[in-house]
Amino acid sequence: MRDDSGVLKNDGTINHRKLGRLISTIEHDRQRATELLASMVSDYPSIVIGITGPPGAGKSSLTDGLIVEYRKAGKRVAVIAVDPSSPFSGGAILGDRIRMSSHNTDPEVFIRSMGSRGSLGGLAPASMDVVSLLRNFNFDIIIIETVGVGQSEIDVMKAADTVLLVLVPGMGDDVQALKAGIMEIADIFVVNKADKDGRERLLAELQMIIELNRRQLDWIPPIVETVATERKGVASLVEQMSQRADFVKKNRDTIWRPRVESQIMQMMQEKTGSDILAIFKGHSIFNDWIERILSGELNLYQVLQKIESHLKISWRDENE
Ligand SMILES: Nc1nc2c(ncn2[C@@H]2O[C@H](COP(=O)(O)OP(=O)(O)OP(=O)(O)O)[C@@H](O)[C@H]2O)c(=O)[nH]1
Ligand SMILES: [Mg+2]
Repeated sequence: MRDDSGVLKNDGTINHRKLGRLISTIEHDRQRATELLASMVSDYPSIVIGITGPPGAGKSSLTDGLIVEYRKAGKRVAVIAVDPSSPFSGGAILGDRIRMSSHNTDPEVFIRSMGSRGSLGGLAPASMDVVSLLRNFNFDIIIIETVGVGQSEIDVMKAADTVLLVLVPGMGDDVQALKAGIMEIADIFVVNKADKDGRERLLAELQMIIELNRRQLDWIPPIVETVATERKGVASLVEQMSQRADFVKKNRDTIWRPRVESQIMQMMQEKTGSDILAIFKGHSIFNDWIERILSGELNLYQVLQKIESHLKISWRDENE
C-alpha cells in the first residue's frame, strides 16, 4: 500500500492522531476524499462487522466484549460509532467512549465517533469512505455501531460483511413491527441482556420469523444469547461470526454484487446531484425562480418543467 500520510509508523503500528485527522479530511472534503481513496488500493482482507439495534440494547458493551476477544487473537481492531441523531462528529459519544475506554491505551484499537454533521452527502457514503480508508491501514476487524433500524442504518450496514442485530428481552412487540426490516439486515441475531425476563418470548418470536423466511434465505441467521456486561456468550458470538465470514468468502459475488451496484448508484446520485446543484446555485435564474414562486407567478411544478428543459445530461465515452 502507498502511504504518504504517516498514519502507519515505521514499526507498522498506527498513529491514531494522524488517522483521526485523515478521517476528518475525508468527512469534510468530498473532492479530497475521492482523490485520497482512489490512490489507495488495498486488498487487505478486513472483516467489516455492523452492529445495530435499538437504543440501549447493549451494542457498545458488546463491541467492548468483541474487542477483547479479537485482541486476544492478536487482531487490529477499529470501531466507528455512528450516531445519526448526533450533530457532533470527531468527538466522543460519551457513553460509548466510557464503555470502550479500557482500550484507550491499546495502539491496536482505534475508536472513532461520527455524527450527522460533517458528513456531507449523508452518513452512509461517509461511513463507507471511512471503512475504505481503514482497510488501507490493515485493520483486521472494522466494527460499525449504529443506533436504530431505520433506512439510514440499513444504508450504513450495506458496507458490512456481517450485520449483528442486537435485541433485548421485553421487546417482542417491537420485533413483530420490525419483521420485514430485520430480516433484510440481520445476519446474526443477538439476544443481549439474556439475564433479563422475557428472553424465551423474544427467542420464540425470532425463531418464528426465521422459520417463515427460511425458504428465501441462503444464510439462516443464527441466534446468539449474550450478557454483554459479563462478557457471557461473546466467545460463541465470535464463533458464529467466523462461520459467517467463511460463508461470505465462499459466496462473495452473490453477496456483494447487489451491494456494489447500489454503492455505484449512490455515488452517481450524490455526484450528479451535487454538480447540478452547484451549477444552479451559481446562476441568477435560481433566485429568479424563487422570486417568481413567491410572487405566485410560477408554481414548483412549472419550475420543474423549466429545469427539465434546461438540463441535458449525457454520457461521453472516453474514446470519443
Ligand atoms: N443487565 C444487563 N445490562 C446490560 C447488558 N448489556 C448492556 N447492559 C447495560 O445496558 C446499558 C446500555 O448499554 P450500551 O452498551 O451503552 O448500549 P448501546 O446499545 O450501545 O446504547 P446506545 O449506543 O445508547 O444506543 C448500560 O447500562 C449497560 O451496562 C446485559 O447483557 N445485561
Ligand atoms: Mg452505544
